Order: sequence, then structure tokens, then C-alpha cells
Amino acid sequence: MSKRAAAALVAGAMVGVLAACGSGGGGGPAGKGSGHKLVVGFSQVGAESGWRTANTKSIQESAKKAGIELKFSDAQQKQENQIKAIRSFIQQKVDVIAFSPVVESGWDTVLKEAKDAHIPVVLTDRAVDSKDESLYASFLGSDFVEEGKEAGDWLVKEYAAGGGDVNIVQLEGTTGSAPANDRKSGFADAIKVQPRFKVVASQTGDFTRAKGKEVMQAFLKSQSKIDVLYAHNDDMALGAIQAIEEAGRKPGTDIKIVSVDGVKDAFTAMSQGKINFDVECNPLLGDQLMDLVKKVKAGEQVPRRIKTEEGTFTPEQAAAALPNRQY
Ligand code: GYE
Repeated sequence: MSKRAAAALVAGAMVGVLAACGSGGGGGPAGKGSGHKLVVGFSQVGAESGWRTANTKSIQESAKKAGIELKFSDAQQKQENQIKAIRSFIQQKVDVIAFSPVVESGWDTVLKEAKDAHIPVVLTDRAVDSKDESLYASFLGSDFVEEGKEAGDWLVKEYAAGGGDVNIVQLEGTTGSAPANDRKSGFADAIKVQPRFKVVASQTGDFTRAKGKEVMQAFLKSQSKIDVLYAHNDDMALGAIQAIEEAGRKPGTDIKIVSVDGVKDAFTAMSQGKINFDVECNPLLGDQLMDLVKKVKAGEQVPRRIKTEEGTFTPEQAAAALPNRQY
């Protein structure tokens, strides 16, 4: 190790000690009187959906409120960009790294690098499939399997009265992402109670409106009978609604729609009868995340898994909630 690197290491350790004591003192590089401001490197997935926009805003606002310096990096839905961002956070010696992993696999190497640099990592929104639990301190986010199950349970109830096949098309989220994997498996589990529920086509729409529309157009051409659309998020459902209307059919009536997220635009569509059921996924994770990074930095014990609370919405409930919906 060079002398410079060794000196940096010692300085880094001192900053850690100062921060851990919660003392000011002005001795650290952020210096003078106010004490060391906590620096968090955050790698966001992208800006693919209404959910994501609300999540980014929440994290940025909460960091400001908490007096945390947030180094924000947008990965544009690419894992390689996230890995680059994390490496740059390590180089900059941030206090804590937080990130929302675009896909579940392939993180062990870079997380090991953060661990070796003694920078704690907090996962938010999406999980990784790393076997080594020492690679991150905590995971804050929703239970996506449960969300898929809620969507499937609704469908089974909705068709409880009738017989005959129910043909379902599925718009999947980003391939390899935790919400796409889990919302698919949770739904599949719920509908397997009766073989008449058939997923006749399933393809990724990458969690975006444009892709949701495009894939739905293809489904409408290739499938002779579609009863239900299950979309892994609202943006894809909203894109699909356009495709269904342009094909001269009535979303919500000719084709029933069940979706996930619960963003304002989807509630508006629900109040117009175009979406039949929405499973909420809360993007407002900022305050909880800032709390968590502070505790992790201070060396406090934190739960390995923190689940967010969320509900489900019928069109009536969505219409009632719409005026006060924050995202
Ligand atoms: O449902 C979708 C977004 O990871 C929970 O990502 C998040 C998902 C959300 O693009 O709209």
C-alpha cells in the first residue's frame, strides 16, 4: 500500500469514528463546526415509470430534510451503469452506499469491493440474490411475491361465478428484476387453483408505457381471445390501455385489467372504469431509507429486512383516494 493510500485509510477511519460518536468537532474533511455531514451514494434504476419518479423525489427530498449529502446516479436501467456508479462511490469514500438493483443477479463482486472498503451497503426497493448476507446491511422494500398473489387472488374471486377458460396475457417487468420475477411467481401461484386460468402470452414491457403499448399491440394481433391483462406495473397497463382502445375495444370491460403500483394516473384510469384492480406498491421510501443509513453508519443493529406497508384498490376505492394521492 502506498503512503498516500494508507493516510487516506486512516483519515477515512477517523471520519467514521467521528460520525459514529455523533460529535461535531470540525476535525473531519467536511469540517468546521457543523461536524461531518453524512455522505450517501445512491444508484437509482432509472426513470422508467411514475413509480420511479415518485421514488426518486422521495429519496432526494428526505436526504435534504435529514441533512444528508446525496450523491445521486441514474443507471438508465443498465446494470453496468450501476456497477460503475458503485465503484465510483467506493473511490469517493462515501459513508454509505444505497441502491435499487435493476436485476437480482451478478452483484457479488462489486458488493465485495464495498465490503473490503468498509462501506456499508443498504438495498432499497429491489433485492439481490447474493447468498452471502454479509454483503449488505439491510433491505428496505415491498414484498413483490405478495403483490403478485394479491393480483391473482382478485382474479380468482372475480371469475368465481362462471366456468370456462379465462385467457390471460401478462406484461412482465424488466427481465431479471426482482419485481418481475416475484410478481410473476406470486400471480402464478394464486391462479393455479384452477386450470381454467391460462396465461396464453407473457412478455416483458420493461416497466414502461411505450413498451407496454407495443407488446399489447402484438398480443392483440396474435391472440384470438384475451379476457384479462395482468401488468406488472401501472405504466405498462396505461400503455396497453391505449393499444386496446386503438384496436376498438374497451379496456376494463372487453378486457379486464389488473395491475400493480397504484400511481395517480392509474387511479384516474380506474375511476374511468379502465383498470379493474390495482395492488399498491409504495414508492415513498425516502424517510425510512435516511433513517436506516444513519443507523447503519452509527453501527446500530438494524433489521435485515424491512417491509413496506401497502394495500389494494378497487375502482371505487381508487376514485375516493384520488384527490389526496401523492404520487
Ligand atoms: O413497480 C415499477 C418500477 O421496483 C417496485 O419498478 C419497483 C418497480 C415498480 O419501474 O413501476
